[in-house]
Amino acid sequence: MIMMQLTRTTFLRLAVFAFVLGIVPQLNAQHKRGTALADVTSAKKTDHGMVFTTAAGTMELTVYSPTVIRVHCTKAGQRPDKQTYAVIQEPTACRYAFTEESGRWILTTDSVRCIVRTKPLRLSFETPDGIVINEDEPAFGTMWIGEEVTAYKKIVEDEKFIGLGEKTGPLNRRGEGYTNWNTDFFGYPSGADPIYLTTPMYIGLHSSKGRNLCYGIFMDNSYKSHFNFGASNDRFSSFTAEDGDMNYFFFANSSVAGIIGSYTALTGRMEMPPLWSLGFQQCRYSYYPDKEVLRVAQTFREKKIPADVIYLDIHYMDAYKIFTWNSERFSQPKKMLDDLESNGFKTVVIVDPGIKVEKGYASYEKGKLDNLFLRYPDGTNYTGQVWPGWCHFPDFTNPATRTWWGESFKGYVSDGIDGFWNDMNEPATWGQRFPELVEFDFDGTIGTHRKGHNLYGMQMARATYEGTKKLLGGKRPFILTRAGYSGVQRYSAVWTGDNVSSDDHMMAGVRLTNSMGLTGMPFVGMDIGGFTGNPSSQLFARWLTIGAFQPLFRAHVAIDNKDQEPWSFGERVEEISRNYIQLRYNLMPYIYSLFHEASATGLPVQRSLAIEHAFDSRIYDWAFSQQFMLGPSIMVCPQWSGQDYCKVLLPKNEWYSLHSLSPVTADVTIVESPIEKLPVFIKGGAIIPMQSPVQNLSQDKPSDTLSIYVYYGSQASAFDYYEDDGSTYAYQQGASLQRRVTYDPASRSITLAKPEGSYTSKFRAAKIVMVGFTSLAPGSSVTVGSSRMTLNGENVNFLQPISNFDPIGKVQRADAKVNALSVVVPFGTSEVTLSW
Ligand code: MIG
Repeated sequence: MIMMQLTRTTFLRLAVFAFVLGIVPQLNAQHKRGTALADVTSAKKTDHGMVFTTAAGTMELTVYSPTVIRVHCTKAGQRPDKQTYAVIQEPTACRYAFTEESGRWILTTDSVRCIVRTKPLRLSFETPDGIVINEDEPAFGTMWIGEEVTAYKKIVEDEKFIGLGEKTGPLNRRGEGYTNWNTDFFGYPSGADPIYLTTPMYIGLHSSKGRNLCYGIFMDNSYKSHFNFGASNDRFSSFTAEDGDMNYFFFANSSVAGIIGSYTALTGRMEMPPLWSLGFQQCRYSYYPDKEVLRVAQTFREKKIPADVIYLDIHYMDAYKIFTWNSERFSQPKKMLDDLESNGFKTVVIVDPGIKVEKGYASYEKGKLDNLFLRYPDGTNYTGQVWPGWCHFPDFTNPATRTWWGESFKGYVSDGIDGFWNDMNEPATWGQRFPELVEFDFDGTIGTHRKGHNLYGMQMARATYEGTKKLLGGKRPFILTRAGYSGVQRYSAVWTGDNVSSDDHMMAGVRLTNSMGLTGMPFVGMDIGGFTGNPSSQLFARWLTIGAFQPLFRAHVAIDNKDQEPWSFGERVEEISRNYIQLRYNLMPYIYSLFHEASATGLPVQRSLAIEHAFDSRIYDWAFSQQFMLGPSIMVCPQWSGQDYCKVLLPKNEWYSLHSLSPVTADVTIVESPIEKLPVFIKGGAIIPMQSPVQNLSQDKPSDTLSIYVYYGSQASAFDYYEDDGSTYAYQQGASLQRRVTYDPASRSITLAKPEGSYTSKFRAAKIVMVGFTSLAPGSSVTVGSSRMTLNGENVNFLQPISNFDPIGKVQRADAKVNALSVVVPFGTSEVTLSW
């Protein structure tokens, strides 16, 4: 015994001595200092690029397309991890070349040059004519500190940064830092980070040599990650993953829209959503029992407030057990759902991931038997607490789990449900400390929660989407998710979680959804009225009028709060709500066409001004950073409630007030913004197809005349009108109708091109309504085809006068004033040109 003690002590002393003498420090070297990519020792061609080896690690460059280059760095001694849940595009065959030139390699595509310095290994992306777009910080490049890896980029003086999706804060993220770790954050402060969803993609903007430059970077790494846009330093922007490879895509487009296009080509776009999901959605935590659900739905119909969707939150289940019904509250669910359906309502049910541990509960038994849950390294199922009590959690990175989960919706689907709301999928657990050692299948490759966490919500949405799509026999499901990762747009709409009933939060929500559009998510929205807290009637009205122009239009409220239906705030707010909801329904041909554009190109429906005006520095002003465009033509300027006047930014163009249809001067302007009059402006040259009022989108049909509003502008413009059956995938086989409408002030004409596609429009006629054409008067004649037709005067009011309330009555009164001209033309299969 004594001998051993002595030996051990002596050994320890020797070790300390050796350390002090510097014999051992080698062991620790890599933790004392970061290790950056070093001098290139070998370079090799690969299938679509080249791989460079250094003592610290390798870097592989892969050409995905002329504008998209992947940079994949792996630490020395590790195997590259090429698995991805985000990227669905393979490198495409395209022209590119690597040439070696005085110790550097130069990768050239049609759109970009990438200079690869080899001593040490550093990158610089340049325009084809040699202007630097983005380059590695020369000293640091890509560097590891332990397992953590960071790419450092030289920051440029006037550089701005936008993107990262669902992140609070300003539009220009310069000087800010962010963390990606999906977080269930009830009542999050309006500046909190992180919240629910991760899209590690941003866009950098700056000018050099008189040229406006922009680029995108998407780091596809699901570990906890950090982005720094010059926070606490003046030297670099950087992005860090706490583990795994440094794997990022560089997008070299000349416009923000082009970058979004490339990013969504890479990570996917949504399929067309069911038309009904674009209507007004009413939610509450929770409507029950069945009678109450039916009452709420019926009230919409009685009050003639259009609506399409009602939600069942967690109380519809038996003890919060997913895939069950509470039979006391909902004794005949199918009957209730049928009644709702025939009244033009679709029902969306919530599903949480946590499966209650309870003997005899089918989902639990099946999941346990087939090993479908997340497990500890010793093979036992992980157990955590959520609503049902102790739960197991489906492993959505296991293909068998996804299949089982998808099939589990069979009962709901046969009951008549086609909308599914995925909540709590960060994943959330009571305690909010999901243990890191828990293992995920990763489609057979195995990883821990550290890598799986940020992917969980997206994979749940995927399993829900793929499963219900199969079950619905050709009908489109609607999925709404809280958490997600890049690519989530392929499966689901997203809402911004548990916001707060305050003006500040309403505005923050607009910025969040604007930013989400920049990272490929077109179907986004926020809880109208705020989830937690009780909004004033003014605030609710303001919020709803903003929501009417957002892609996902849903009111929702928490369990302890007062009702938040459009009629819960008195007659005036009810009337304002009806007015704006009705306007949204009238705009549906325009909005649906925008969703088609999003599904075809990735361009969002709700567009941050940075998409069109990235280099107009005024858009980054706090005062204007909530503004967005609904499609190409409608400028929405959200404004605090209780603010009767506000400042708006209208970039150079002709503009018209939505309310008066009269011209408004471009630039920074003070406008009226009383509660019934959200500042909304129509761009000159706008082409906006609209339909007659309907109460819902699934049962009610508009008249057979499509109204196409054309606003005078000095520039030519075009709009692609789109239509399909609104409910199936037949459009993917060509059963759609696309029709380009063009306006040309030079030739003084408006043309409806021949329709493309095999779908027959529900419209037989088009009423072309011309606004702001001051050179024309009622009675003027126009040429349509070979005939002369006469323009009629029109009083156009998009919003109805609010009868009982004087201020708006005055503003809205149409009097005898003629503010537009119209002519009805056939909307058939041949081209129609109207000229004057
Ligand atoms: O722990 O299902 O964000 O919309 O109403 C709260 C109840 C769980 C959080 C969601 C919210 C939903 C609520 N859920």
